Amino acid sequence: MPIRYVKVSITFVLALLLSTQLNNLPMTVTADPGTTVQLAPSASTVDIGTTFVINLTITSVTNLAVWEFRLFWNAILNCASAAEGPFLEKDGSSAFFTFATYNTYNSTHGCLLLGASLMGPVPGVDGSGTLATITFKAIRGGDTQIHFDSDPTWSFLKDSTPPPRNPIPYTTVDGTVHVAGLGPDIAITGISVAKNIVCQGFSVNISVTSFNEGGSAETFNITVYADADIIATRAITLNIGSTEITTILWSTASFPMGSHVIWAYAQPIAGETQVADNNFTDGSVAVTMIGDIAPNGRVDIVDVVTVALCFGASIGDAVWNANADINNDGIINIIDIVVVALHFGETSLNPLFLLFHALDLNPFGF
Ligand SMILES: [Ca+2]
Ligand SMILES: [Ca+2]
Ligand SMILES: [Ca+2]
Repeated sequence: MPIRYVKVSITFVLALLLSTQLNNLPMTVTADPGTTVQLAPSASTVDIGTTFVINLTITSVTNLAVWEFRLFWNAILNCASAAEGPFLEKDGSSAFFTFATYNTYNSTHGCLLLGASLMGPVPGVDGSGTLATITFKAIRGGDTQIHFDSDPTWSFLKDSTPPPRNPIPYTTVDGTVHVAGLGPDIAITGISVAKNIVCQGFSVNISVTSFNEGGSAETFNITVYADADIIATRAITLNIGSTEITTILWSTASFPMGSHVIWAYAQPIAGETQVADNNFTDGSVAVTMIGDIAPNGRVDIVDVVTVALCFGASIGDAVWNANADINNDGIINIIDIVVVALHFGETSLNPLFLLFHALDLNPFGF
């Protein structure tokens, strides 16, 4: 007994001392993590063009009966589909699941709304698990968060009490995705000339379509040529995946009469290896003597009638003929007719057109 008594006394004193010491120490509190909703994996790295899966998971929930979340991401991804995870039905009750994807929610972001509810007056579920499985496709290089909308209209957890049900507090953790993009690659994807016949000294609009199909934003030069002669060079900046149409006014004053091949070239950027798509060739454009819009080497009644047939027309009208808009102002009126009339009867001294005239050829389709 004495021995036992001593033991008890020492234990009591040690406990008392320890208690006193603990009271004097700063307390380390491990907070209850509460209910957390997040993505698994929380950070993904994928290659462009890849389809991949991210799970929507929940941790430490009690009495969950209904959930809904809205997610946003930068439009480098497309959501292909979503499927219900096993968590809400893990205790044997059945649930209703639905989702809607808005891959072009706006010009910069995609969106997914998804949710599920237990059916009928059944107990909620407890614990941790997967609410949904989401399948994305990486369509462009870059980085994005997958962000939980915090608006309780669109994102919530609710328990199994009768409707309108009690909300369950929770926290969210956004995910991230890195899409390893392509190397730098720009392209000219189209070129069009508003006329195929331009009177020498007058102008025509040339539209060049450029596309950035690489993995980073680029600034580069495009040059438009008539045969080997430069018409104009422009610097343009394109974001990843974007397209731009650049319109260039070609004044033909210094270009000889005859047929010219119109083409555009995008100067390759540093590190670009795919350069075959950096040029694009349109058909030919004929530069003719003034007034000879039905080109045969002379200005005659056919040229006058060609303009007169679309007198009063503007761009888009059924009878619009861009070639007849000699002064390139978007309408065909007396100004264009007067240009032809002033040169009526003239014959080209250009050997090519003299040849057409002599042979009575009409190589441009008039
Ligand atoms: Ca290219
Ligand atoms: Ca003619
Ligand atoms: Ca005009």
